[in-house]
Amino acid sequence: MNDACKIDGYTSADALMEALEEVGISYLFCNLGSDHPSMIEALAKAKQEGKKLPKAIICPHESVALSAAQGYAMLSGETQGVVIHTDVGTQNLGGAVHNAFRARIPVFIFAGETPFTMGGELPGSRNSHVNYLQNVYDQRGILRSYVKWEADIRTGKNVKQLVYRAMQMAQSDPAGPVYLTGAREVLEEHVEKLPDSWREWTAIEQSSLPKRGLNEIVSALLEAEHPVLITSYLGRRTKAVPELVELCEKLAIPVVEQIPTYVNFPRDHPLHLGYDPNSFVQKADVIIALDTDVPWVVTQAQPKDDCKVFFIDIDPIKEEIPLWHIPTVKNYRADAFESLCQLNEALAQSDINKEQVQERYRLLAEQHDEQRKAWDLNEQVKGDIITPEWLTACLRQVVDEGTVILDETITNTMTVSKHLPRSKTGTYFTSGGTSLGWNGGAAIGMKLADPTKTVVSLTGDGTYLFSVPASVHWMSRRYQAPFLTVIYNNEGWNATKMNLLKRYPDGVAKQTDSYWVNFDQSADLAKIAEAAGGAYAQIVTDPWELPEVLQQAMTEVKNGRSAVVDVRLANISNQKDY
Ligand SMILES: Cc1ncc(C[n+]2csc(CCOP(=O)(O)OP(=O)(O)O)c2C)c(N)n1
Ligand SMILES: [Mg+2]
Repeated sequence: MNDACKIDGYTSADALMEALEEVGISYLFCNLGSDHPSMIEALAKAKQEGKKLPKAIICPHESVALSAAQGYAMLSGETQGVVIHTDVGTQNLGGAVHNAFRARIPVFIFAGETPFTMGGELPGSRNSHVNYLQNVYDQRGILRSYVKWEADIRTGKNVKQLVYRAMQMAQSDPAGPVYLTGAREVLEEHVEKLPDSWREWTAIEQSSLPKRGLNEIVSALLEAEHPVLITSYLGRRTKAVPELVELCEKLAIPVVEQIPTYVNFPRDHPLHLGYDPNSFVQKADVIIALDTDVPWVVTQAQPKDDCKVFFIDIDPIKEEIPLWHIPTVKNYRADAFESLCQLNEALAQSDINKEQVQERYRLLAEQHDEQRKAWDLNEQVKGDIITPEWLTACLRQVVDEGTVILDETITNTMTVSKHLPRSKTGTYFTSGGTSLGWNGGAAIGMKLADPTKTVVSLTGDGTYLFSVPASVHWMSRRYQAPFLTVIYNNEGWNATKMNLLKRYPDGVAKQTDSYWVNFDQSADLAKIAEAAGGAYAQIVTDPWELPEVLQQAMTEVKNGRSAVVDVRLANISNQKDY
């Protein structure tokens, strides 16, 4: 039976693609399959006719596709698309969708649904055994805990509405990924052309603090002796950062970045007091938790009973985390930038005790200096071993203030934050979630978002393997998105070992040196990138050779070729558990 489609006419897939262009998507990170013929046709027709549609980027692995869309949005603020194959492609998104969801990154995800007719009843009907095996009860259920919105296209007649609705949901705070599905029959349906009505589907405007709340916070801050501000992702809106600086300078409030996802406060500023909130939380009389999910961990530190905690966040009670609690006097659902502007305006009219503020500023600046001096002491080379501190200090020599750093170095993340202090907004990112393997795809997304930027991805060795480096580096060469990767290679999963030692400090695992986390006989990790994408690949073991290799790698990147430097640190164990 010849059930091939007529090539003339306008299909739901044409409308879908057109809508994606209308909503401003530049790239579709695609992993295509038997669900997508009409979408591929739509792209090909548009190419032939010179009609502008989002550019399709081939992604050999879906998790890389989604991480790339996340990276793109983190750097540029712009939502991108991911197109994947039925239930199997959806499952391959894996932890990347956890990261996008937890980091509140808008991404439009489309997956085909397997055809819902078997006997040629409709164009697009099943024509392969895979169409049977990919028929599951609840494909959208796979992602339901990780997306803000999901829907299935039932008819091509309203496909544009579904795209607009998806984007409105994705981009309204708290932002996040959305998931649209559609079966082949629906995508091949011939439909009337629909007008562009995207401008009617506006996202929610940013919200501000209520007047009473504003006054309460201002009074508490004016009276405070030991205030502290804790933040993790305020820098997602870069313009909030100078407002935070203004507020903190006005009142001498120290800032602690707790597991930062962005540059939230210049890290060389005298009021930046590092990355460990515990001592501040214990001493504070007023805490402002502003754009953070977990300002402190209650088993590590607790505020005093009479400490006033104000939580200001686009989602202050963490509606997507079933068990969560921070004791607060008030929670406000408000945007950080708007709130900071309000606080600064209100303080301009307030009576500030200048003497008290100046004295506090002086003490905090001293504390900042002491903290940095103590950190600097760790940068010395010890014997012939490369320490993470030395590696990071060497990296500091090859980056400039505008270089974009992606940090997925896990147990070395604090080292990177301390020894490669970023002061410009938009120059430091982490995944914002906990699923390893974000950095490679995200680096490609960031480079595509702004090809003028130099992008440097720092990763643990385990995390590098999670990132599907063959897929990443094939894409890097194909789409001219060169970046530098530096692997903090301690030959294993140090985080897993450290966590075990915290729970069982004298356990049998410790006594017998058996942890099942050791990757010694390490793979030649950089060569994976060389094989897949022609990357410049180097292993470094000598601390004194490191500066030159990093410099050479950076030169390669600036000349348009990705580079991977596999830096061998001290092995985390000598155990023999294999
Ligand atoms: C997808 C995923 N799988 C497993 C884990 C659990 N996990 C957390 S840290 C870690 C080890 C990471 O190793 P590496 O990147 O080498 O960093 P290191 O701990 O050695 O600093 C693992 C396996 C996770 N967070 N995400
Ligand atoms: Mg490791």
